[in-house]
Amino acid sequence: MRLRIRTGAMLAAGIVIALPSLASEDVFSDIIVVTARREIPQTEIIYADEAIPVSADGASLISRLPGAALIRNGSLSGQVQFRGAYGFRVGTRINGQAFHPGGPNLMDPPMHYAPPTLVEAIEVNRGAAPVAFGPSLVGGVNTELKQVPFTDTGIRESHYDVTLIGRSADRSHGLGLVAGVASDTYRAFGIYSNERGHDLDWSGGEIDNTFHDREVFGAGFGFRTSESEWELELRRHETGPTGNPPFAMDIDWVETNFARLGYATTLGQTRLDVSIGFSDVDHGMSNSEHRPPPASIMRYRANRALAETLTLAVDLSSEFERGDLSYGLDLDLAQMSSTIDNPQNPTFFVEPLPDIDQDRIGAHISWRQDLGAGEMEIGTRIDRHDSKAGLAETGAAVPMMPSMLAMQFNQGSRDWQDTTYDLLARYWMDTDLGTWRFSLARKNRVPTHLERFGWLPIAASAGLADGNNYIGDRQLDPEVAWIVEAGIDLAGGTWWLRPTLFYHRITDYIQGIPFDATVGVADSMVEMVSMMNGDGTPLRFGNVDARMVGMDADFGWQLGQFWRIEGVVSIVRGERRDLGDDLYRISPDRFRLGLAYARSAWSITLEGMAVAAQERVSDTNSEVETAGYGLFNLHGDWKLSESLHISGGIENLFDREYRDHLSGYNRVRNSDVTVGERLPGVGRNVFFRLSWRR
Ligand SMILES: [Cu+2]
Repeated sequence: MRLRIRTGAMLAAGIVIALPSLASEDVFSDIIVVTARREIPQTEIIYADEAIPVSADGASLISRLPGAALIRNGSLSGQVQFRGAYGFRVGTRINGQAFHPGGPNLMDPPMHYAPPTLVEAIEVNRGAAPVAFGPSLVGGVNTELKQVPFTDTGIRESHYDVTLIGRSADRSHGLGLVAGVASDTYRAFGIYSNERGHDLDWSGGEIDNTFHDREVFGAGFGFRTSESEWELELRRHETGPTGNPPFAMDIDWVETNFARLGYATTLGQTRLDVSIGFSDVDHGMSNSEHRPPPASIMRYRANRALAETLTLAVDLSSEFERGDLSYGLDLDLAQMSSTIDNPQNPTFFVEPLPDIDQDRIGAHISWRQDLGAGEMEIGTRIDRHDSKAGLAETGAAVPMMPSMLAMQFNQGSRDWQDTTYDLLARYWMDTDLGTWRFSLARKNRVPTHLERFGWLPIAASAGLADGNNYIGDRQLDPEVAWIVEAGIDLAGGTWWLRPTLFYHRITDYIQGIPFDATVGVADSMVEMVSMMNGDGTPLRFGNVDARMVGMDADFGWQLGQFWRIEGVVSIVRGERRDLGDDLYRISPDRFRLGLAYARSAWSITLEGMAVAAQERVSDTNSEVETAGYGLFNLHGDWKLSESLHISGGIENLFDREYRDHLSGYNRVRNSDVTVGERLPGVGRNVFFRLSWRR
């Protein structure tokens, strides 16, 4: 990995911002090195190993970046919020592979497949993603899992990498293993991870249904000649019972297979990369297996969701006119379905998402050029989308009205096509003051299968967890965002500061709107069915106009030889432009400041975190305001030898009770948290991590 770690550019988190050597578009990327690779020089490894494994959720690693936050929908169901965007708006890849999660409520968001026991590095686009990344409305995240790389010499070498993580708040463990052999022409390795945790503690007791259980197996192979390189990667994720307290159900299982075949070669002056990916999610959830079941057996529900994704990407790049020209094609073919049944009654079943096909074919081209006074990249992509739904079936025990809704759905058009185009222009320039960065982008997000085809009013909403039932709309248009960003990376002799200002103007932003003009009057079949499903005022996914505007920055100051302060500040406002309301579930202002004492082999950091109250809430989503809070964390890092690192610390040092605005409301009965109350943050949590590798 061609990384050069920018001196001092370390977040309060102790997460390293590593920037590739100069003249690269990667001034627009933050790379979080969770564990250092062997190639990284020693000083950089110290920073890298300080990544804080407070949670088993891979999304929590990203949440410490400027502009980022964590939406916690369960112990392994966290979504990344970046500059006010979340869910499917933030494009996410694992090892470069795009895929569709299985859960209609995103119980398995993309970072579900990034266990901290196996993560090597996470690359986060600080601004708009390059066009080659694929569709992503805001930012873009790629997680690289650990593997055994080719060596530089012809000698065969064996490698291993052991990660051991422990946490007190949920008495959890994580064990990650990577082992294999490699030479300069081939490599072969296996990976394994095992994680398990109980319910999280907080000062008021236990937060029921925050337990988790996940196992991963995999293997990878690589082969290269002087002209070309092949790689094959196979992985199976098995998530067992894992709780989702803000949802109506918990994960019973998520069983997902990933396969990826890559080929790279050089044709004359042109580099060619071909990648074929396949993923296959089988997910089951229920409201009766792992939480106090409903009073009536009639209300027992289980939901089985399947998703299969086949991707193909062909990327070419060559030198062109004092710069680089990149272009290519990508294909994303997905099949998804969701069926709800009553495990106690075989004649009760309904298909809220019947046999959905969601296909996309895209082409992109971008040109990067050295202008002398800085560098510029311009790019565009065009995508053709084609989406179809099958026929919804309902079982004999399903009441008449939902069956009639299914019939209406089946009689309507269940076929949709559209074409979207993205634009990206970026410019960056090194000056005596620092590196300036400017971006202008037009980005799209097409409606999800749920937003478009969801015909049954239920609380599945890609993880919004606002307690509302939602229904789709087949007339929805894609979201279009115009994004403007400006920032500068400043570095003085003993300090650094990297602020960014951004403005996102989104047309046809998809969000829940009142189902009809007579809210609260059940004068339609949808409202009547929704009332049967517990919400008399369902929301319909609709196109509205929105904006997100804000500023974020990280900074540091070397106070003396060993003392340093570091911090992160994140501010975002999300508003409707078409009426006077705020957007739902937007992160409150966050500020973190760490005081670090660092010697060559060890460091210790005391960190204070202040989170403002969130009073700008969405009336449409009946969102509840939250109070601000402050927390202290302590963490340290000790490098015993080249191959052995230990880190650890205490999260929420004073066991303070607090509510993160982005957590949902509890839906599990008989918990120490009242039903309907916002879920509390974790109490005092002692954690450690040991990593041992060669
Ligand atoms: Cu689910």
